Amino acid sequence: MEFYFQIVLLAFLCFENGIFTTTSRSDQVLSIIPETEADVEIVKNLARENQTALWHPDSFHHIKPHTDVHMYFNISSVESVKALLSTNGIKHSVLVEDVQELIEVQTKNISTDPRSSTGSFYEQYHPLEELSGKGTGPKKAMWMDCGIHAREWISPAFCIWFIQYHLQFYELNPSVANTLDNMDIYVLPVMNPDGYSFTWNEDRMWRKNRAKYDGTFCIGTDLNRNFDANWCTEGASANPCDSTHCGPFPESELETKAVAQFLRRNKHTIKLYISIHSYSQMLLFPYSYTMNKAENHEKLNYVAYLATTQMRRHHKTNFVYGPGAKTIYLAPGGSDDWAYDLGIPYSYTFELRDKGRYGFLLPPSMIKPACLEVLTAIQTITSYVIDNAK
Ligand code: 9B3
Ligand code: ZN
Ligand code: ZN
Repeated sequence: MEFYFQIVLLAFLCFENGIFTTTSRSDQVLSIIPETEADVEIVKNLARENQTALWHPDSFHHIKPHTDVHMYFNISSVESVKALLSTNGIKHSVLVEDVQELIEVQTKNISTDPRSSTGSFYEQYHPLEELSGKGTGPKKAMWMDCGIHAREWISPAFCIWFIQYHLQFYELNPSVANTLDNMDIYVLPVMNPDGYSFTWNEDRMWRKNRAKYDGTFCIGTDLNRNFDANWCTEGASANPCDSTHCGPFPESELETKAVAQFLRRNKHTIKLYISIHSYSQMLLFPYSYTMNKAENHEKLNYVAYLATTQMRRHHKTNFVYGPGAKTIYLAPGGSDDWAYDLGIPYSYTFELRDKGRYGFLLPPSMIKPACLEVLTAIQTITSYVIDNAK
């Protein structure tokens, strides 16, 4: 009983600068207003003699008469500082009463389940490890490009949708979290921006880029015939007027060159290459430039089987899968074949919806279902690659 009363009394007797002052329970931040140059000197001296951190202004040089100074004091000096200020008649008040408590509030909850704690992941502060990725060493990476072909509008739409989905559903979809926790993802939403812009402004059915070369009035190189993979053999055209023109030499186009350079520089971490096209609902893998089987054909084929099976199961959508040359046509210079020969062991080209009812003119109402079914396929592929790629 006696003990209880003592505590209550102590709490009530904590008058600022009063006769009954007690030691404070925490570091504090004080707001101090020096009125004269002499006051300014006293305030500057506080810092030399005590454990302090100047909050405002940022430097002691900028402390002036009549200007508010915010200073952080260690628990050991708070009371003596207040006494000194009072003795010298310098106006001051407590800005932050309980520093410890404020710090605690913003550093706790960090390792608890983000779904159960108050506020979302994005509405809490996080230590470095939680902002810059856990785990040891570099992650496996995947590359995905969209919009190689200008008129295949669902392709850039997919890349953008895919990015937005991963940003939005990290906390809600465990498969998204597993991908982002274990893989770096590089996305190029529009590989052929000149061509894409041309389809908006001039010719909706344009396929190639808009490169101009001497000796012809015809414009454009097919970027998916411009990679250095059996370049410009059967299945590509040397004629600049054709829609599958291979360009003057491999990687002649700056779009091709930029992507190839990036993949070369990062080939040791990139385990998965994905290129998004339309239309015809297919999942293709190497090779397209030859009828020969890829070295890991069985694995490529098995993963494609898994991915298309999941699409059918969850979305009732049929995607045909197989090596490009046997599934659509023999064609050289494609990005997937080139990336595969560079050493990226899992390399796929998707041909998105539909099968020709709308073709390149897929209505906007079909963007979401088209994206959802391909997301299912890509999640199947990434989870396999995360678990199995060396
Ligand atoms: C073509 C090639 Cl050459 C390849 N390596 N992979 C996929 C394709 C199909 C796309 C194309 O460029 O014709 C479909 Se639009
Ligand atoms: Zn295409
Ligand atoms: Zn196509």
